[in-house]
Amino acid sequence: MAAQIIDGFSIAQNVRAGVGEKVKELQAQGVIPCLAVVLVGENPASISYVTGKEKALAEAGMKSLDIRLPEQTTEEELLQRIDTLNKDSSVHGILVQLPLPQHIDEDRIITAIKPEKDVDGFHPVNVGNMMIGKKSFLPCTPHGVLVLLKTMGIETKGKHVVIVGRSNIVGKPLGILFTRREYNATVTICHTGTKDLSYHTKQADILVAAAGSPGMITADMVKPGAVVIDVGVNRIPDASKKSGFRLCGDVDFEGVKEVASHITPVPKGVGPMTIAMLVFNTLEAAVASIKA
Ligand code: L34
Repeated sequence: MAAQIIDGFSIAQNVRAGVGEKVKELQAQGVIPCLAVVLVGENPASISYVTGKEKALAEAGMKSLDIRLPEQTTEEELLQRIDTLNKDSSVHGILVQLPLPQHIDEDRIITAIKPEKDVDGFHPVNVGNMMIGKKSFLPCTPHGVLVLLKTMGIETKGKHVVIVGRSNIVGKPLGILFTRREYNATVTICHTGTKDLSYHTKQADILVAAAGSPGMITADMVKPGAVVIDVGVNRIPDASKKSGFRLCGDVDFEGVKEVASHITPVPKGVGPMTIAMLVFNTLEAAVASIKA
């Protein structure tokens, strides 16, 4: 029997609608949540994601400050911008879309953002608080994966979660979150140094592919009945498409859907959840700013 396809697009829409209701309450108190969205350069994928984020913010009744800077922007100029946004009390959150151009030190930029405005949850203070289970902004993609599972009623307690990929944005934080008591999963993190990857992936009750390698998870690597979450968004050149590319996940969808019990598609799986959780975090930042 083919797997149930997890509709990340609809689940994301529900999350955003819920946030929109809360935004109305804030508006009644005279506060409109505002996110500064900073994009340096013209990476086509980044432009698409940032545009999606700004659209989602607007639909939830929030403001976004659209800051597009040229590729040649210096690290000092960007730090200056962040300083100004840190000090602007009408700005509740700051998002600097990654990747940044080669000549800019990403860690330095992320660390410059005030933790209270770091709606990506990438600042070391937020990462540290997440690690020890204290309140913090949760990184959007991992949080989105957890909300997808919860919404689908997929049990995580006692399950073996295998994550392929150890990035700071997805693999590492997701591994930490799954071990929290509320999820109580057992976690294996695989990466490019893992020997016999498919031995590990076949152990997974829940398999998360977050390696950025198109189609790398094939049906023979998946235990029958496993839940498969595909975090990959790879652009594959395709002359038959108007855009010149097609989107492809890290999972061989056609093959794996015959083995898995549930599977997320690409597009319309995890991607839209990343955006929905950003909208959620922006609301949180605005609410916290009132209480501060
Ligand atoms: N600072 N940089 C920062 N924060 C983030 O949370 C991100 N990420 C990742 C890249 N850089 C970042 C995103 O926003 C990945 N990412 C992201 C966001 C949205 C989507 C995919 C990745 C998305 O909306 N994907 C759609 C297809 C979009 C398209 O057509 O290009 C989907 O349905 O999967």
